[in-house]
Amino acid sequence: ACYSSSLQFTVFIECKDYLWFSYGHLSPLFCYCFSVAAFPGGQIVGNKVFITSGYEGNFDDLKQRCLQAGGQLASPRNAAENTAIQQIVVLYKKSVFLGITDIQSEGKFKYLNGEAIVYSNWQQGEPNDEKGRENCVEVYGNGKWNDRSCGEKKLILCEF
Ligand code: 291
Ligand code: CA
Repeated sequence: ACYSSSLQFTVFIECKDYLWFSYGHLSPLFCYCFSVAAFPGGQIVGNKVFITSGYEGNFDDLKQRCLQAGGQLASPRNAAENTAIQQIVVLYKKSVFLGITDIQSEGKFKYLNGEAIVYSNWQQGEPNDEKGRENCVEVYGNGKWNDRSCGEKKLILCEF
């Protein structure tokens, strides 16, 4: 059986094999589930899981590592998801980079798939593109966003 609690996220993968009953219907034989322990390095909100490994690196490095793990950089689409991200930032006392940049077009922040952002939580006065060099987005401990140089090193936070 698949279940989930606040500390554990259970993912239903697939039914691998089927039993073909003579009276004509298909029944799954083996179904796989796995659980992700989401505490303390993770947060579950809706059907999204945010997880950090504690690793720190620049934007390209973090982006690549999330992809390699089968996820992507944290990309909050509402206040609840942003609060989950904030809790990780507070716990680790380190800011994270989001999967949001304005690399393509200055001032137009987009998700990594090119979609314009549907939610933002900028700190007052941000984004300011300080010295014309800030195309990535970091999250402060207060949950607010600051545009920041993509070359800075931040805590990795992936979503799955
Ligand atoms: C200031 C603001 C931010 C800016 C940041 C970076 C700091 O915040 O102007 O908009 O993104 O500086 O320029 O970069 C370095 N290297 O320190 C400072 C912190 C609250
Ligand atoms: Ca800034």
